[in-house]
Amino acid sequence: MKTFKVDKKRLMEKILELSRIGALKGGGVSRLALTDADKMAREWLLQWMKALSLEVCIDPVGNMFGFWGSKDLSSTILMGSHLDTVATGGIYDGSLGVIAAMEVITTLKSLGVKPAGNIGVVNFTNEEGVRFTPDMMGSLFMSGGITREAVLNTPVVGRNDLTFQDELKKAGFSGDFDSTGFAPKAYLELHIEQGPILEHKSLDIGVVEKVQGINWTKFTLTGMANHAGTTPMDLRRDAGYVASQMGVYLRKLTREISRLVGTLGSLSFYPNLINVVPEKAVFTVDLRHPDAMELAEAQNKLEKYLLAVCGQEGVRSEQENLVRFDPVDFDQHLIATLYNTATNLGYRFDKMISGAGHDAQMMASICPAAMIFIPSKDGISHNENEHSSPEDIENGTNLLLNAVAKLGGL
Ligand code: HGY
Ligand code: MN
Ligand code: MN
Ligand code: MN
Repeated sequence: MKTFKVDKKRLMEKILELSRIGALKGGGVSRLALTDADKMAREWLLQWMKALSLEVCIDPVGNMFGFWGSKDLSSTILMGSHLDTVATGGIYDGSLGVIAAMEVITTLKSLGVKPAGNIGVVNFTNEEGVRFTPDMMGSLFMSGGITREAVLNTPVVGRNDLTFQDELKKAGFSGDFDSTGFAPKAYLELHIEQGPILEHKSLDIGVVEKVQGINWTKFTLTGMANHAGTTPMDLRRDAGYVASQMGVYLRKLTREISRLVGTLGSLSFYPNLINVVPEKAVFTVDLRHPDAMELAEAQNKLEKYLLAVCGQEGVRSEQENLVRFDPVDFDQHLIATLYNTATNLGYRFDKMISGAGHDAQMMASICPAAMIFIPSKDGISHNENEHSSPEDIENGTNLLLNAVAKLGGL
């Protein structure tokens, strides 16, 4: 079988170029969705898409598409990921998938070969979901999981005076391309693993078979502010105490339910003063599990425990379900194509489940989708020290290139 090779030097130069946009002192990047840094990254990609003579289309929530051929999605093999990052982001999360997709097209064009049908690249808006909830928002919109109005009216987290629509207009990336009209022929995403498994098993590649389910929940607890010195312990209605109990319980729950991961990632007290019993505590829980039933059971146990502790402490609890994404299985034909191609390229690979959420899990609801992982050094991500080696980056991009070539009949 004919194999194609990417230009590693050119690929790494592009990764370096992009890493300068939103660069942080510690070597990472911060490009929160629809901030100026995200806008600059989008403009950087737009220039590159135009230089490759791709047909550029922007949809109503700012998803950016570059088509080689026509913009008929139904005959398009779509590759991509996201350019937005968390506030303490690494330079590979999301960026790798978009750059690798562009490198695939660059390589094929330089060889003068074109796969059958159209080849497309997409940069999805707000994959990270930290500035606007939920995450994977752009791909959720494209796959029909959220309406245009709901996206546009979403407030910036913590700012009810600023909406997604305001920020999208300011960024200048609002378009009228109908991305929800047709599903692509296939969607492939190259991404860093963001965990330790591939490195631990000394593998080059992970062929992702499924993405675990994700629950994001925000809890607002209301007790009563009181004097830290004069209020007897059994007369307190301490919202801070209840919230801290939930952090401890979450760890216990993950020991009870195997493969469950739980994170109490954000917590704030009011009035948050050294000598005042906290009146309010607001915290979020990120729960994930590869099995939908187990995830639901964990969520129920968590809520039941919270109710009991609130009852004992005389604290009221309100809950907002920010995200409920089921586990998703990827397409077996695409997985087989990735297996065969990785074998031909001589890579050490294995199948795996994704711990992180990805745009591919949204796309899987409308078209055959699959993902390729490459190792993350020390399994670190969402951290400025995130790192993947140029060799692993080259391998992952070669696999994406040859899989697309195979799917395109080359
Ligand atoms: O949280 C996630 O897994 C995704 O990267 N936003
Ligand atoms: Mn990502
Ligand atoms: Mn991420
Ligand atoms: Mn992700």
